[in-house]
Amino acid sequence: MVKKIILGLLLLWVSVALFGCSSGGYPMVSQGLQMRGNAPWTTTTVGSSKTSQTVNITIKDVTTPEGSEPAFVGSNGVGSAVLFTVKAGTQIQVVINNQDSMPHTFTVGNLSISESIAPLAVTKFKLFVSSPGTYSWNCEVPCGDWVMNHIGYMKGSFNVVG
Ligand SMILES: [Cu+2]
Repeated sequence: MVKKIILGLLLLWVSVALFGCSSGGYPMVSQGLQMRGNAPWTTTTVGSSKTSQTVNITIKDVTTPEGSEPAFVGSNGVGSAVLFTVKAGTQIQVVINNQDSMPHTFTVGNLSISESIAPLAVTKFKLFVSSPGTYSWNCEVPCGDWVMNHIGYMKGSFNVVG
């Protein structure tokens, strides 16, 4: 009898604990996405180890003339030719939140950089560009005819200013 009461209290406690978690359901789900993203964290260190700027990019489905396709979206918004602007000679932390179920790459031919971006994960890497200029980037994973052929979606540029 005592055991049954203890068991009952235990079950009650467990359900309260579970309910407590699920009541904050949405934040926990998004936190879960972040945590999965820590696994493929990649760090490419070039030059100084100081990070002085952070660039946040999201890869998500956007509306195109050929339907919904994934695209890189930076602070300038969907379809912007310039994904981001950073200062030359500083260590930049790039944080790419890939909300798409496909992998992508952030490839910059002129800098010999090609970062793999895992699906449904946050990938972070460091970027250091010594010379100011406009650099072209693209994704090398076949991820949509329209977005791969239009600037501001799966290819574009970023500015490095002096
Ligand atoms: Cu892609």
